[in-house]
Amino acid sequence: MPGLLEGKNIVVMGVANERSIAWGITTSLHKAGANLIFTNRQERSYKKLVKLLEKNEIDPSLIVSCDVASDDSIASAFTEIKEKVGIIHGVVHSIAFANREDLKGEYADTSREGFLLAQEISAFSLVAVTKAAKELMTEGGSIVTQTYLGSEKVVQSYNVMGVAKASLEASVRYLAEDVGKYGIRVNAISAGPIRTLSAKGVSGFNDINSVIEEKAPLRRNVDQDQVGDATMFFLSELSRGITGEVLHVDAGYNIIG
Ligand code: NDP
Ligand code: KAL
Repeated sequence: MPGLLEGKNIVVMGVANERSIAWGITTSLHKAGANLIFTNRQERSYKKLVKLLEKNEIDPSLIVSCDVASDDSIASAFTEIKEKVGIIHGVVHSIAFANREDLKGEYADTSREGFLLAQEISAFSLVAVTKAAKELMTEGGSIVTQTYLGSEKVVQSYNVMGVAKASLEASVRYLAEDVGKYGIRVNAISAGPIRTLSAKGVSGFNDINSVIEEKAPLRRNVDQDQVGDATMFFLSELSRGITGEVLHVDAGYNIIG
């Protein structure tokens, strides 16, 4: 949609490589004319991102380091964004983490430490990022996060992450109420399974993928571009009447009983 996000400064958090949902979002936002600012945690992701941007001829306004496990890191990332870019109009939060050992077997075996880590990185991070970002959204704005059906229904192996996503979705609603008065909206996309670096090596992904091809109304899975376009909608004025919402981009799978 050329021109839809012309002149908008949007922060994209969570590109690890070309398979990342955040990369699909990046290509949609770029086509819509947005000015893009990126944050990475690992040096490896930073290097991948720089190469991807060069290859796709996308000129970033800024790339900053941000580990959402640290308040200082979030504060300094948004301070740098403020210094270099001034106002921002959108944030894409595409970040989650749980220990591998907590993503198999029984949920009841989750350790205290593993539970808190999943909550901290996958849910609290949206709270902390919203707090920092709203200071830069002086013309209003839109914040979009990524969630999964495992927050609503029991999905085998998703375990501690399902509980973290339930917390993330509730945070979307409470944050939407907080920042609505400043003209800022907060929404989530609930994507169907997509083969990304995070999904690699976790048990159950292949089985879930084939069930969707068989049972989803559209008889197929979704890809990064479809999530990218839906996220672009939430970042644009086309969705100006929507906040606190969780939108399923899953070929309709969630409606099947
Ligand atoms: P990726 O592995 O591509 O992206 C995950 C990102 O999380 C990485 O860029 C990683 O950064 C970042 N991250 C993890 N910990 C931290 C941290 N402490 N601070 C900052 N960044 C961190 O996977 P996806 O694209 O699949 O995941 C993106 C989002 O989409 C997640 O919220 C996921 O739960 C959600 N989702 C994914 C689905 C799927 O099927 N793939 C389905 C539905 C939702 P780095 O590489 O620098 O460590
Ligand atoms: C039921 C599904 C099958 C997979 C089960 C759990 C998936 C959880 C997602 C979670 C984000 C994965 C991890 O945290 C992996 C982590 O322990 C190891 N990986 C890494 O450290 C890599 C290198 C980095 C880049 O990853 C992160 N996250 O930083 C769920 C499927 C069907 C849908 C998915 C995959 C949902 C989702 O939320 O991602």
